Amino acid sequence: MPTGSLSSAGCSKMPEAPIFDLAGKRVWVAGHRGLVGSALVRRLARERCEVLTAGRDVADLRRRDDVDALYASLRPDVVILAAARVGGILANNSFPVDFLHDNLAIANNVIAGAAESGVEKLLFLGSSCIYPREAPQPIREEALLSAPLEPTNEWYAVAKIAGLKLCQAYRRQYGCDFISAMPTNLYGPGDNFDIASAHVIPGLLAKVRKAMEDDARTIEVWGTGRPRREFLYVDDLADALVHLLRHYSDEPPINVGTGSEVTIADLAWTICEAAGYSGGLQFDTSRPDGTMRKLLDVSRLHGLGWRAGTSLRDGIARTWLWYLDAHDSVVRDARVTA
Ligand code: GFB
Repeated sequence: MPTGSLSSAGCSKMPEAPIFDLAGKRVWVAGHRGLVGSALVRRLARERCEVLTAGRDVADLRRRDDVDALYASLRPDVVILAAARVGGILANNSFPVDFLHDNLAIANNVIAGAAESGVEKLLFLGSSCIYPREAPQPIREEALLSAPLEPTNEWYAVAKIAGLKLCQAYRRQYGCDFISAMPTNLYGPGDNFDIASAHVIPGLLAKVRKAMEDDARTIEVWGTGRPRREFLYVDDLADALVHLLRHYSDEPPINVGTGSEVTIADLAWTICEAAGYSGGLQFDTSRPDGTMRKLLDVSRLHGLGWRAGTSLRDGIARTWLWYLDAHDSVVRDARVTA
């Protein structure tokens, strides 16, 4: 059905009450193999719902035909759109077409398909990089589209802004219960540890592991070390998203973060300590810093009754152990046999 002809036979009307019951619902986690999607599958296992997944071998979410066929076979009641092309500062800067085109296509296909197949509730995942580079800190949801974006990730940001606007548009025009969450920088088990495309925490963990294996005296940290970032452990995010599905039903996006930030230099020392690496840091200032601050105002989320529970130190320690196990590291073997 073309989007313009969507009628009340399409997406269901918004529920009267803001509490949405997941019990007995068929919940499709789009992007279940990624960092966020795999955490959602772990978290939803504790709910009385049926979790639906489909790998890339089954459907390419950039293709509308594939997505329509998937909706016909999965028949989800709820969709969590965690599928995206993601990457750290270097990948974002190097592959603008991939980050803009793929994320636009995925958002368009999955959101329109949800509306047309009568999905009761959809949660779209954005990112804190949707906010202006110079937004007042901590960043409130109202800062959206108030000033220019950070250039190192504007392609990704534009696609994510389009996705959240599409959710708002379906809510306004057709009454669809589509909501958006904007997480801060994430990390945890299941992350991408490839140094060239990783975000800073997995990137530095991978560098520490290599330095330990090679007996190197320093690791390279990109930029000046002065930018500040807020980091949320991915299992905390998954818990927050389930909370939002239950308790939130409105147009504005909701920020999801911890409310505290750390400099990249302090983060790098925390990572060295968690991994038991005694070497030093070498700052490569030829690499970009990106935005200098990106702290989310999480008062709306707190007002809805949710707060993050995992400290940065604990989250990094857990991620490090997961990484060593997953990558069958010599470091892990040395640690285990010591
Ligand atoms: O995590 P990250 O790549 O992304 O970089 P952004 C955060 C900061 O860490 C930057 C510094 O100042 C980097 O220069 N950094 C230091 C490193 N060492 C490293 C390293 O080894 N690897 C990496 N990757 N960074 C992302 C966006 O921006 O934020 C995404 O690119 C997304 O689109 C994400 O929105 C939330 O925080 O700068």
